[in-house]
Order: sequence, then structure tokens, then C-alpha cells
Amino acid sequence: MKCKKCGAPAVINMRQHRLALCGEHFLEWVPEQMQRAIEHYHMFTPEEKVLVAVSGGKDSLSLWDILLRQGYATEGIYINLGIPDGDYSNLSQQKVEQFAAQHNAAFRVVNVKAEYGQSIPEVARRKRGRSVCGTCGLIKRHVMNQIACEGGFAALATGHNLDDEVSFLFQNTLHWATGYLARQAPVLPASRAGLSRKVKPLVRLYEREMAAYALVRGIDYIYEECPHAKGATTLVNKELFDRLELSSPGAKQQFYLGFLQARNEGRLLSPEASAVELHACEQCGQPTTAPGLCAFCRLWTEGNPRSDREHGGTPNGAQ
Ligand code: Q46
Ligand code: ZN
Ligand code: ZN
Repeated sequence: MKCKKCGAPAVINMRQHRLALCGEHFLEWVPEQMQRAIEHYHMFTPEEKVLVAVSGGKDSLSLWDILLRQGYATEGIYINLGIPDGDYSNLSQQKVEQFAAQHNAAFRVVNVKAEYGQSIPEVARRKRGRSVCGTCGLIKRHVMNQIACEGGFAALATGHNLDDEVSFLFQNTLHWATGYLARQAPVLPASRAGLSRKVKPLVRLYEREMAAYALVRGIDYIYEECPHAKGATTLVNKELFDRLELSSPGAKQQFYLGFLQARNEGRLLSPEASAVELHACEQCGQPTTAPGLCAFCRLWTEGNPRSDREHGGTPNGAQ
């Protein structure tokens, strides 16, 4: 297989685009695709400050790499979840630190246990019935939103790729979760005070394209999945769509982009589907659906071995 642009041996063949590219042209092509998505969905401008959520994996480190190379003003954030299996969290943090040092890039680390008193698996154990991943998602969302808002960042960027979005979309469709379907988007605007703009610049890129980008670019990332991802519905859905894609190249893209188009044209959901009434949390001030404490603050109020006094009554340190 030869590169469509220069005839050199190709490193990747993207059947859905009928495009094979050599390493050099592939390293140009991926940032172009990302840039198109940033502009098409009005994610952010070069003048705006972007907080990049990095996990140490291929997608988020590649995202950060491209944004830095394109000259965007970024800062990375790594949340150490305290997952002990295989020293997963500490090894991931090392990958992020190494990357930031190589690129001379600004980043910060939030260590959940050091900051709030318990690691994610410990909180999930204390809150019997709460899954590790559910707890993890809640804490990550809250912490990243808080830092993006307080740090004056115009947007919070995550490394979700097309395969991630397809998996979420399929899951939400399977359950006809209309609220989630209404809000699943490449950009979630900061619809009210206390909410940051959330953007997904890799939303049009396939997972295998991001893996190839990291490999060709020589990014040293953590290969292992989080131990809690094993058997997760996301992975099952991804396998399902990989099979579909094999027999019908472009199926993933069609499913996701077709959904966005149909919804935007008002052919899918009524406007009420996305209407959620939000209140400010009594403790941290972040928006929450139910009056009183938000889910994050409730997580830390009952049975947390660390006393409230250490945090002045506000678990995330907000005054
Ligand atoms: S990091 Fe967290 Fe994922 Fe690990 S504990 Fe689950 S949600 S699987 S993105
Ligand atoms: Zn080429
Ligand atoms: Zn709160």
C-alpha cells in the first residue's frame, strides 16, 4: 500500500476515507482533521486558554501534543485517582510528567486521596453500591470543571475520539436516555455560571488513527487500560462497532455524524429533552440538578475519615 500523496510506503490505510498515508503525511493529516473539528464546532480560538484533561493514554497525550504544536495556549491537568492495581495511577502520572517535561508544557496534578482524604476505589468501597467508574466519573467531572472555571480557562478539552462517542451514543440509544442524547455533543457550552465549556477536538478521529498517531509521533503513553475498564460496556460496544466497521467501512462515522445532523435539524428530540433545571450546590456552588448538596459534596460528607475541618467544610477547598 502506498501513500496517496507521495507514493512512499503507507503506515495506515483508512478504508472509510479511501486514504492510505505515509508517516509524514499522516502526521500532517491528523492535526488538519482536528483543526477542522475545532473550527467547525467553534470549540475555541488560538487566543483562548484551554485546559487539557490528560490521563497518560494515547488519546489525551496526542490531543495535547497536537494542540501544543498548533500553538494553542494550553495547560494540562492530570487527576491521580489512586488506583493501586499495577501501580496504574502512578505510572500514568509518570507518563504525563515525562511528556510535559519533554514539551516544556504547563500542567498540574490533583491527587484525589491527598486532596480529599480517600482514593477513588476507597470512596467506592465506603459508598457501597456505587461503582468505581461511576464514582470516578463524578469526581473527575467535578474537579476538572472547578479548575477550568476558577483558572479562567475558556474551555476544557478531553481526548474522546469517535469510537468513544459511538459507544456512548449506542449506550444512550439502547436505554433511550433522551437527556443524555440531547446533551451528547462535540461542544457543550458554558450554559451558566459555574459550568465550563467542554470540547472534544478528536471527535471525528477513529481510535486506531489516534493509536497510529501516538506511535508514529513517538509519544510514550500508558498502554494498559485502566484495570476497571475490563469488561466495561464501553469496550463491549467498541468491539461490536469494530465488527460493523470491518464489513461496512465508515459505519461508525455515519452513525455518529448522522445522529448529530438529525438532532441539530430537530428531527430527533423535542427541545424539552435537554431542559434541566439547575441549582447552585449549597456547599461548593457548582450547578446541580437537585436542590441542596451536589452529588460530589454528598460523596464526601458521610463517613469520610478526613474531618470536614481540614477542608473548612468545603470538600473541594472552595470557600
Ligand atoms: S479511569 Fe475511572 Fe475510567 Fe478507570 S475507574 Fe473507570 S472511569 S475505567 S475513563
Ligand atoms: Zn506521503
Ligand atoms: Zn457541591
